[in-house]
Amino acid sequence: MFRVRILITGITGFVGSHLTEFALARGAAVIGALRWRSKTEHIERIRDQLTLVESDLRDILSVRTVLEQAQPDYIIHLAAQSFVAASWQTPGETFHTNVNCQVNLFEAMRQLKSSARFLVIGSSEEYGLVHPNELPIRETNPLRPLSPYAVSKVTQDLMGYQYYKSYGMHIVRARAFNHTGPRRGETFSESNFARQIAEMEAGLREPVVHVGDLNPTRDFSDVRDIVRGYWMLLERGTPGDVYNLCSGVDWSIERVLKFLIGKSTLPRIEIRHDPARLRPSDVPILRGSREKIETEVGWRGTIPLEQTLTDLLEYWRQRIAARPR
Ligand code: A2R
Repeated sequence: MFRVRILITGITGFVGSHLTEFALARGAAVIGALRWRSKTEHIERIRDQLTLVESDLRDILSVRTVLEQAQPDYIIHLAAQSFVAASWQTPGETFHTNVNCQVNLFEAMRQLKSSARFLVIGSSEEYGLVHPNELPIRETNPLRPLSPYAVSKVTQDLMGYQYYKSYGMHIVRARAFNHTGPRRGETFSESNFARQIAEMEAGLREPVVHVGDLNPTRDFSDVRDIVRGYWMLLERGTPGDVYNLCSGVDWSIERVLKFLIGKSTLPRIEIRHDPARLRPSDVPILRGSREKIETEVGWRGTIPLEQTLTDLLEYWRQRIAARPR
């Protein structure tokens, strides 16, 4: 029986670990690219079911080796400097990682004549400044990126288009809106809040949650829905095309925080604003249109955000309980 071989870059990351679980459940052979220094805690439980290949994707020779070993049918390229806020501190590094890892993969595919299907992971951050009359955001909306991270993702996205056009490669482009769930990095606001609350419940800190700007609104999906969408895009998406993955509903960061506080076992939690958590320019509102992916690919999320946030808080409770004291 034919068994799809999927190469997942950034396999040790938040999305990588969820995508790996999904692909294994589908019966795929999973090959993961990771760096020698990558933390493997998220994939430890399933490590014996994977083939792992060491590579820094900024090095084309090492990328060639990965492709030669993996011989993939599908490539989902998740590896990236993924944190918008960090990109203000390290714009050059963000650009270098996000752009060069992908161009190395494309060039190595060309050199090795790989016909693998490739999914480019873009972001709703590419839309950046969105006017109220442009909501919900469609794929045709102008891109007005507002952070170094967003510019790097625009570049990855358009590079995917160019390689599709220039060389006829099977490249589909995803623009994922915010996604969260268990294992989300603590640098991301909703996960940071959940962790702070879990630490308060464990008596490790005073009941004060430190926050940045609570006003922006974001369109959140569950990461487990998003990875299913990624898979479906490779199976059914039109090469060269771009697709939003979103819920079509936006929540303010404040609403997310208040929901998490409402789930806490503590009677009262103070909210304290911390200017260090503010970004130079933030995107005020992101709400996507999911019409294209729903109509053309048949994907829509099924897990409500309330469930996702509850699972995220529970994840932090369990991690904190498991820590040596
Ligand atoms: O930094 P590491 O060694 O822990 O590995 C990260 C990997 N990565 C790289 N792998 C190979 N060569 C590189 N030069 C390189 N730089 C980074 O990417 C880690 O395994 C992964 C990123 O994981 P997270 O930060 O948890 O990102 P997440 O949320 O899974 O995002 C996946 C994709 C990214 O393209 C985001 O920009 C997008 O979804 O939102």
